[in-house]
Amino acid sequence: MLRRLFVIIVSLAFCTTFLTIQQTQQYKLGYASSISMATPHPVFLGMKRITLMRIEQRNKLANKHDENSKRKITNKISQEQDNQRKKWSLTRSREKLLVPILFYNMGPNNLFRIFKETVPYAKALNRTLIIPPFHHHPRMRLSQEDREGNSTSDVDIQIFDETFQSVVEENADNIVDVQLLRQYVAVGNMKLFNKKCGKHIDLLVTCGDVSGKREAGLHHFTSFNDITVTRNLTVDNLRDFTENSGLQINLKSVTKVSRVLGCVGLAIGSKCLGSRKDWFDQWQDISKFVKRPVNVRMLANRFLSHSLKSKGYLAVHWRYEYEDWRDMCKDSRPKSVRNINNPMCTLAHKFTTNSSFLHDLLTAIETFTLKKNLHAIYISTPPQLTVALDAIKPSWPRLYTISDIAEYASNTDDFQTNVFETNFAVSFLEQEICYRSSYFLGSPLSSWTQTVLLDRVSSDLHQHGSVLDVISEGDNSVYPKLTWYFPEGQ
Ligand SMILES: Nc1nc2c(ncn2[C@@H]2O[C@H](COP(=O)(O)OP(=O)(O)O)[C@@H](O)[C@H]2O)c(=O)[nH]1
Ligand SMILES: [Mg+2]
Repeated sequence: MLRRLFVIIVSLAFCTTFLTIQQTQQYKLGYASSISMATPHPVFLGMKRITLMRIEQRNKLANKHDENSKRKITNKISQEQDNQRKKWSLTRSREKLLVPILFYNMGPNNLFRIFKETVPYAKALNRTLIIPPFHHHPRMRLSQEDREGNSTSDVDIQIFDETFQSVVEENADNIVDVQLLRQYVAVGNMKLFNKKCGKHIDLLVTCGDVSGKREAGLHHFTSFNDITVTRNLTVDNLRDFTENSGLQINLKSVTKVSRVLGCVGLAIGSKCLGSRKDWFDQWQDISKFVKRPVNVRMLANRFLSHSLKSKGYLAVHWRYEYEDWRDMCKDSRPKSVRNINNPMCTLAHKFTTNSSFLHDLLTAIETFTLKKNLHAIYISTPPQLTVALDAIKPSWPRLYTISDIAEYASNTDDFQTNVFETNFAVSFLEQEICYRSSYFLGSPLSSWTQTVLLDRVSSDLHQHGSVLDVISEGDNSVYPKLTWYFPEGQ
């Protein structure tokens, strides 16, 4: 009797200890403080199964007091674990990929920001970075671009309350200098993703706030590209991949959870990246590998040395054109938003309707150029404004525009380029010209300007200002300031 009681007490103690250890292990493995998983990771499901099996079998074992079968079962358990491990390594040890999720309802420059923000994480997670398809800006087309779009590669893009058809750029070489980026991180295109992952993301890591418009943009991206997602992991932030940040938990956990998985997606929401300065400090070393497409850079290079003889020049970005801005000021917008936007809407309207405004604008810019001891001016604008600029250009010998580059390219026999087929590419070309300028005057509130600013500051080029400050002759109080908001930090 006493012997039986002793056996029961020992068995109970054994089971309780075993349960406690298992639970602690699960917490250590999967559920770091700021991480939540919508569906348990399959690895954890596998572990749970093994744990239950262990408990049931060990209970049986305790009842039977059979040392022999205990040994057999222990062997079976480790065999089962081995099988599980083999199964996972068989199905999951293919090349590890990271797909940046783009929000298909933002402008291309915002998409580029998000793409750039993802680059360091592909490296930190030791994954091949997939160049995702980028949509063009549906309102910004060259006159020769087909306004109706072409049905095979078009996506619906919502800008404010209207939906437009836009071409999707799938050729990675038209998006970024792939060979250069490869010097920093392994790079693949969407075809590689489709081949290796079968259009399937094993784990989608959503970082920061991805709700409302962003959530809609995310779904639009996955459905347009036919991507299915098995599991979601939500993290508050990823601001932890520098050694000294002291906030290492998130990336470590993402690494741990995704280690065995081949296909991971990363959706960067607002408030994901933490301090802008911290992000920028590590971006500065990486930025030299993230450059615009080769054909664009080559053309910019040749044009600058041929036409400007590599002289110092001022580059101006004038983003205020009426087709887009009129939308920002329409009556259906909240009054507070209209109040901010109204001064720019007025400028946008004047640019094409009031020739003396354009004359005054160029006079102010030329005076600034001479004050800075520079010799030439390049003005970059959305395509709708080139006609107005070209009309007054003959009276301004220091002024260069995209028409000069187009003319140069068409007269250069050895230079074949498809840059002038879409504004997606022309826009890159003009950004490259602005990036290389001695001084850059940008447009407040424009993401295009922010792209140029980030590229310049990353290359230690700090000569920049707001074009609105230059034209407003001292009283600039009605205009927004040129503040730096790329990347989107906290
Ligand atoms: N070619 C050219 N296109 C521009 C320029 N500025 C703006 N765009 C076009 O207008 C779009 C909208 O610009 P913006 O609102 O600042 O940024 P985005 O919406 O995030 O791309 C860009 O994606 C370009 O297609 C410019 O100076 N030159
Ligand atoms: Mg925009």
